[in-house]
Amino acid sequence: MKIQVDPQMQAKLKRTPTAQHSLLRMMCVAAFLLTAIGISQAEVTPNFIFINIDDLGYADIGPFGSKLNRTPHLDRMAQEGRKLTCFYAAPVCSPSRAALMTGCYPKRSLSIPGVLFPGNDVGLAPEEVTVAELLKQQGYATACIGKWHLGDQPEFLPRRQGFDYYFGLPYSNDMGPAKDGVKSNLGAPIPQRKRKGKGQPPLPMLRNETVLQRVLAHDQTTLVARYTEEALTFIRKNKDQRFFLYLPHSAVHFPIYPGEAFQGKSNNGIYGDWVEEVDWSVGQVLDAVRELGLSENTLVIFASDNGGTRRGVNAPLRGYKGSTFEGGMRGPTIAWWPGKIPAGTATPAVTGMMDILPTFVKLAGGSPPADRKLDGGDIWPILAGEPGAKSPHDVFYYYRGLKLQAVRSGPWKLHLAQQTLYNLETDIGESTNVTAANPQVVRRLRALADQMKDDLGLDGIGPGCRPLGKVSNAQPLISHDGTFRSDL
Ligand SMILES: [Ca+2]
Repeated sequence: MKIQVDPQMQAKLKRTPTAQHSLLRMMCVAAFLLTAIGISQAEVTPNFIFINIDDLGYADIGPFGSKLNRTPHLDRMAQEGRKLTCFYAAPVCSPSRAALMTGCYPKRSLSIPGVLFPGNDVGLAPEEVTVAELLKQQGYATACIGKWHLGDQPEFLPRRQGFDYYFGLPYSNDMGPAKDGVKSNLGAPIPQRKRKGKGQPPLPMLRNETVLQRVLAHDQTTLVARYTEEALTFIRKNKDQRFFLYLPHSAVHFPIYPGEAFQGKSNNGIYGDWVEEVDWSVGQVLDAVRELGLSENTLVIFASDNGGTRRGVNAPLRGYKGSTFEGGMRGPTIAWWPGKIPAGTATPAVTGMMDILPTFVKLAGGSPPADRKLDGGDIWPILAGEPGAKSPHDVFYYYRGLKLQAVRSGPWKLHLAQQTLYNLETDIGESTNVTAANPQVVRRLRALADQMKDDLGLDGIGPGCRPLGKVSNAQPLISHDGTFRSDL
């Protein structure tokens, strides 16, 4: 930066050596201050890595109590970082990822009843402002490597939502090329029996918007390794500048395909093999961060996009993926940033996917968009273990698709349809209905639920739901015979 010198001051400078001396001293102080500000900004604008596992259960990893799966790298990550024991995702994949990308309840930014399917004509609206776009505005290099699941049409893919680079499968690894009513790109209706592909459909591996390869069943055994390699390449390439790496693995979603090096190695069948391969991948990423000398300015978060299935373990939580019991929506979450996040600690504060955008963007020196409502808040004080740090969520709403099913305030959680009340502080497993003893709490929570009527709505589309992205002539990226869509 050039320091401007006032002309009067310049004249004065020529006249008196003392003034010259003091001006020089002033300029030195100014230059020092500017440098100091520069350094402190560099210190608080970290790199971000968000590792998102598909369908990983709350107790599927060591730090969250798994006795079945060996996860030494995640154990170390937790020893060096902070566990978030009440980090809410969503009951299923697409909504969870919408919350992560937009900082909102999923229903606000992606109001769909379930998940997106290949060839759907809707997706996350390009008008939505994502965490990737906001970080890109701050000069970050951005990449999404892995499962996207916010729309597979070209208009919805990651590079239209702020990512410089994309590599991966655009949806779940069990999804056939099209759902009901959608024709293959050869124009023929897809026979019913072929729609689901028995869990082993041909999948389109994308690099940016180009289909690189038809991924068949056995190819899925290479997914974790390929995503990891792509992630390491991106980190190394961008080690000298700020970056945001979003690494959503296809593992450990059905069908289960651990890599060859992991097959038969765990004590927990192929599911355990795949969890252990995910742990290996986390180790690779953290090792790269350490080896490149980036650990002091890189915030890494490990999470799951929804609760575990019956293949996994959600204990002590009740329920599985797809439900609004805690086991359906809480994931095993760890935040890691040596020197900034207190090592070996845990927090029960209510946090979630929607808090990532406000938190990352603030740390990067930016601000969330002011022209729209966000539901998430900055959870950096919670991650940093600041005394008195509070959850941004005095009230938390549990939606399954478009339907509000439960509401939480403090320790109390009311399931609306069942009329059951649980105290999560004393009964994390939602086993004992305490409605009868707490009629006032029930009334208060019911009133809090009703407050959503005029915003996101209790069922169906509410006034606060923003429009979905929509395209005409949607087509699958790959057909059942493996033909790629070539007009991208
Ligand atoms: Ca999922």
